[in-house]
Amino acid sequence: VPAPTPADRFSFGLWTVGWRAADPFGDPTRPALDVVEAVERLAGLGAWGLTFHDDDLFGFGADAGTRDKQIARLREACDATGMTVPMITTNLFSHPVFKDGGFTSNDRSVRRFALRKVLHNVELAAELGARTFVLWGGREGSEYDSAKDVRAALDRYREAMDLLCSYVLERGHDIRFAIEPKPNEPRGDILLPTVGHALAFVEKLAHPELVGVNPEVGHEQMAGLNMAHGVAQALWAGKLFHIDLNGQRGIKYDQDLVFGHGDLLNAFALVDLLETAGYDGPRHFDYKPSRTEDLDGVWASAEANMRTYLLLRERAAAFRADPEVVAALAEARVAELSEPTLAPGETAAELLADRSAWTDFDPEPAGARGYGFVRLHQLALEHLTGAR
Ligand code: 3MF
Ligand code: MG
Ligand code: MG
Ligand code: MG
Repeated sequence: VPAPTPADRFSFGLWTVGWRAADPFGDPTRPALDVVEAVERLAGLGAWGLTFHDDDLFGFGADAGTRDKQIARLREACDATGMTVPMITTNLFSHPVFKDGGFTSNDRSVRRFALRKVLHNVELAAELGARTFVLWGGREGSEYDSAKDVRAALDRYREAMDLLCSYVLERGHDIRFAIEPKPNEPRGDILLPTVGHALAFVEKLAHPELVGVNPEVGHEQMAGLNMAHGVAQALWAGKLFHIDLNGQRGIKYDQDLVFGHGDLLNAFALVDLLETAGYDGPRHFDYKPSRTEDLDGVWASAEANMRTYLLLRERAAAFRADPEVVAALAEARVAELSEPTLAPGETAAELLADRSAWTDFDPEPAGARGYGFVRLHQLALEHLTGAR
C-alpha cells in the first residue's frame, strides 16, 4: 500500500491522539499531548487535517489570552506543516453544567449558555476556514422516561439548530452543520440515536440544506445497525457531510478502536461505498488509542487507521476489477436493481394491464432461482484477506 498523503484527506480529532486514557474505572495512563506536537506528528504521518472541540484546544472557560494564544499556536503549526482544520466542534458534554444536556437541558439558562458557547465557536470555525461544524449531543437525552419530555426536547433541539443556521446565513459563513448520532453513552438514551433519526429530524428544520449527518462506525454498530447501510442512506439523501471512522465489536460500550479493528467486512463495504459513491469529504478518524498503549503506541495506532483505510481501498478496487467478481455481480443481478421497476411514465393502470407482470408471470421459477450472494461475498472476503 502507498503511504498516506494529504490528497487522501485523512483527518484526526485532537481528542483522539490526545486521549490520556482515563476511563470510568481508571486513571490516565499517558501524559497530555500538546496541539503543536499533534499537528507535527500527524503531518509527518501523511495526514491532512486536525479537528478539535473548543475545550480540547484551550479548556473550558479559558480567558481570552489563553484562547488567543492556543489558536495562534495551532495556526502557526498548520502554516508550518500544511495541515488544515476542516472541521471543528463544541464540547457540550464534559462540564457538569451540561449534565442534563446543552440544547435540551430542562434548565433554560443552561440551554442559553450552551447556544452561546456554540455561536462563539462557529465564529472560530469561520476564522480557521473549517467548512463543517459537527454537533454531537452526547448529553442530550435521559436515563428516566419520566424526567424528559422528548417532544419538547426535540422542539428545543430544532430551535437551537434553526438559530445556528440563521446565524451562519446572516454572517455569510461557508459552514454546514453535521449532527453526529449515538444511541447511548454517556446518557442512558441519547436523542437522535441513529443516522435515520437524525435524517428525519433534519427535514423538520428551517434550513435543512445546511444540516447533514456525521455518522460514526461504532455508534451505528452500538445500535446493532449496519454502518454501510446508514452511510448509503445518508449519501442517498445528500446528507453525508462528514464521517467518523473507527472500529467497534458488537453491541457494547463505545470502543473507538482503530478503523477496521472491529467489523472488518463492514469496514471493507464502507470504504468500497465511499470510494465508489463520489464522497469527497474528509476521511476523519474518531478513535481512541487503547489505554494499554504508550506514546509510541499512540502514533502507531494513528498510522494504523490510515493504513487500514488505504489497504481496504486497494482491496475494494481489486475486488471490483476482478472478472470473476464482475460475473458474480451479474449473476447476483446487483446492477439490475438500478433499472426502474416501471417503464418511463408507466401508470398503475398500465401495470395492471400488463399481463407479463401477473397473469403470465410464474412466481415458481423466480422463487426457486438462487441469487448467488454467498459466492459473491466469499469473493469479497478473498480479496479482503489477500487470497486473490
Ligand atoms: C463521542 C464522539 C465525540 C464526537 C465529537 C464530535 C468525543 O462518542 O464520538 O467525540 O465525535 O464530539 O466530533
Ligand atoms: Mg465512538
Ligand atoms: Mg465516540
Ligand atoms: Mg465521533
